[in-house]
Amino acid sequence: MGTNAKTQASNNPPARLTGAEIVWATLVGEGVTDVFGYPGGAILPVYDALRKFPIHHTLVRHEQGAAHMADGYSRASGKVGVAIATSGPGATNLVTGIATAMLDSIPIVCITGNVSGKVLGTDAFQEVDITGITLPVTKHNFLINRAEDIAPAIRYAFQIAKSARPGPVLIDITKDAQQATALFDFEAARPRPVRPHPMRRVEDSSLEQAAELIRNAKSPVILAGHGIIESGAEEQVRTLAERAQIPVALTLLGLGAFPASHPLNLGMMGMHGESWVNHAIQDADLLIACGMRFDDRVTGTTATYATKAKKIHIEVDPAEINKNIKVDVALIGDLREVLEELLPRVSARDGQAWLKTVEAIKGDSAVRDIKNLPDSGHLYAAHVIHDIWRITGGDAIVVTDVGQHQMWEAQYYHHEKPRTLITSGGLGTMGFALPAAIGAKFACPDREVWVIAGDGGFQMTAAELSTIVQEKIKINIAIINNGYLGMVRQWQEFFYERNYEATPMVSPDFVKLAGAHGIDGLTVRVRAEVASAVAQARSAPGAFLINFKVEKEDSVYPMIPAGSALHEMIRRPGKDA
Ligand SMILES: Cc1cc2nc3c(=O)[nH]c(=O)nc-3n(C[C@H](O)[C@H](O)[C@H](O)COP(=O)(O)OP(=O)(O)OC[C@H]3O[C@@H](n4cnc5c(N)ncnc54)[C@H](O)[C@@H]3O)c2cc1C
Ligand SMILES: Cc1ncc(C[n+]2csc(CCOP(=O)(O)OP(=O)(O)O)c2C)c(N)n1
Ligand SMILES: [Mg+2]
Repeated sequence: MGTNAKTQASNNPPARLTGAEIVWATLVGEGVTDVFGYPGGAILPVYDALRKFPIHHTLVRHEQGAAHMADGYSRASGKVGVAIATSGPGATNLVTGIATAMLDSIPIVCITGNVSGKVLGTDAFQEVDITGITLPVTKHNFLINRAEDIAPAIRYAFQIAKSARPGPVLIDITKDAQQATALFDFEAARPRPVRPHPMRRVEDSSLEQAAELIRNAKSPVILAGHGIIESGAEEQVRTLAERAQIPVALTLLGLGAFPASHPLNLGMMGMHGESWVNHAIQDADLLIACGMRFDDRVTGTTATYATKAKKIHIEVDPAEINKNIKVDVALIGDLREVLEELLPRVSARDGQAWLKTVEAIKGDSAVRDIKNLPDSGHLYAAHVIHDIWRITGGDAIVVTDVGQHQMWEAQYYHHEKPRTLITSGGLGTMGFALPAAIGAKFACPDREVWVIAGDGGFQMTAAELSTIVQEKIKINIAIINNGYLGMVRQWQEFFYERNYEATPMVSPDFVKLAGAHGIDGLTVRVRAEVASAVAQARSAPGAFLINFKVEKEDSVYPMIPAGSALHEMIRRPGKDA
């Protein structure tokens, strides 16, 4: 049985396997080589069968970590990440990771065990209705209680996870279904081809309307989002920008979709975007939204958002059209395919006048940049991230946590290529960085991977340091340690009269904590030591942690207060502000 199972995939005749073996055989057939998980009684048959299959399992320290690792694996590679957990608390521990993937449209498949079919619904030991719990945070989920349904469900789950707008799928398999046997036929288990969404359409008239808006625009801006990366449309967006000389503003999740060093790159838009980017959007007469969903962090109050601009929205999910911002032309479909149809209708344009205007809006912004302020003896996160960018040549995969450091990363690490910034945008999940970086390293073992985390968020999933050691992987960790839940402290400073309630945070000695796990590290307090510490981390043979003790009460600027207009931003205080 074991040997049969190992070789079962697309080309082999059907064989009788246990449900547990079918789980692995189907994953092998789907091309899976790595999974992240944590065992328990209801999933034990699956774990027992693992040794017969060529799949590497990483034992996590908390199931949330498994979901984030699958997510980081997917964001780094574009492939479907896989997480495994037992029933009850194992399954519920996955939920934050599943919701994180849902909000950012990341394709992962989570497999959970559940109690046997005959006791389902009896509050059996470690029974929870995980399909019920995850219904709102999965693209789809399945409860499987027959061995013969396992392969079709897993294959369908992979198709759902990665097609159209990607997202997480959960498959809950009862223990008796894992133990029963069924004929395994990988080919016969294939799902029906994806049917196009009935509302998906790109009509000639809409393409022509879009092309005409582009032809006639005096001050157009491309809004570049995460959908570019998910669609693989980087080249097409670049062609559109270059041919029509249109500047490009990026969302947080779009960073890397258009090279940071490209002359048409404006930078990040939104709440913590550069001031000139938001001003350009407010002054634009045409916005071309490519695979972005007008999140509230991007628009500010919608009533005053880009009121002078016509809007073209290219988007795969019809539900996003006119959801937050009303648009003039909707092109519903895969971005790359739509742009390939649109580009022949777009001819060269002279955009110099508008580009010069945008350049003028940039004006004196550089003088407010903390990076250019004299060395006050304090260590600023901006300096740290700028140096990590410089020293890694901008070529590392950077995985951030959530908070001020995340925004400083977006501002000071300049991403040239897609899939080099991995960050939780929509759910904003603290604790994401360390496990997601482990997933990214498994996806791209030859790449340099950096975690940039806050002192708060790092502690939420720091137990995964043990996973790094057990798996012998090389990840560099930069903790931006400001002694506060900094982003919340900033809101308290600006909007709650500096009432720093529950935001000062005592942390362990992070270097000793790393040391207790067998990971080397050091603490840096002054700017002059940043570069050598980063170099030391890079050349260390194993994982390395740097505890950067940064200025405690620094804030992220600019900032658009929630509910304000995009141009109403708080600037860094100073004589030029
Ligand atoms: C503390 C904090 C501060 C933040 N501040 C900012 C900020 O200042 N600026 C900012 O931009 N963000 C900010 N964010 C992130 C923000 O919340 C959103 O996550 C982000 O703006 C979403 O970017 P997006 O629309 O490009 O990506 P997503 O939310 O992933 O949306 C992608 C869109 O592309 C579509 N799509 C997917 N695949 C395809 C395809 N093949 N073809 C066509 N369309 C496709 C999807 O359907 C979806 O509508 C912040 C987050 C946090 C946690
Ligand atoms: C799981 C979770 N809980 C709470 C929050 C709310 N929150 C957003 S940023 C932040 C502070 C993060 O502090 P830290 O990790 O130290 O990063 P810093 O902002 O200081 O860089 C908090 C509490 C969140 N995003 N996620
Ligand atoms: Mg902090």
